[in-house]
Amino acid sequence: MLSGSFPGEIYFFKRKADGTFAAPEKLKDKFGSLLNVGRATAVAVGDWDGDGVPDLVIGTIDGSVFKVHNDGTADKPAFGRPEKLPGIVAREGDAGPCLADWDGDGKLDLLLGSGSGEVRFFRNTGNTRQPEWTESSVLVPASPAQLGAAQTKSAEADFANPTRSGKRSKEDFQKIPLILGGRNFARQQRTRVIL
Ligand SMILES: [Ca+2]
Ligand SMILES: [Ca+2]
Repeated sequence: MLSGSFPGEIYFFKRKADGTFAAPEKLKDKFGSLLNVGRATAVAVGDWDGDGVPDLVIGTIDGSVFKVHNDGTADKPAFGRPEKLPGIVAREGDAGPCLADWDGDGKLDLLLGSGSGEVRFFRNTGNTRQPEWTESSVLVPASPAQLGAAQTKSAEADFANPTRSGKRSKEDFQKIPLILGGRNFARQQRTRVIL
């Protein structure tokens, strides 16, 4: 399991055979520096260049999103320099990215939660080797400041078939839930929505 953090470092909690997690370690890049692209990071895993090795995308408090290529393997990752994704900014900051083939065309799309509560779908219009997340549409509209959830973080998972998370065929379309976590400032409570 991976987690971002307020200072920005990315924490890796290795799952042990008994189902518990080892003490967290902070991820470093292949040059030995801590992976840290900004404050209040949210991290997602996905093989966005289709080389069979999982990579990362990371969102930050200012709304920016970075992609980080894994030049190593799944067991021994070697992360390259983070690259800021041009044109992808979460409204009102707090970018909460998620990688999933949302439209079932075989290419990983980017879902982006934000501080406004809005979730946008960036369709991958590139190819399986070079993603292009330029077109976007609103999946979940921004919440009125005093009413809805803000700081939306998103995740996608096929609970019934976890090995297929992040990948799905046309037939699976609309079978897999989008899970949103957020915070309602007005009521000071956390919210969760499953679509
Ligand atoms: Ca990869
Ligand atoms: Ca897709």
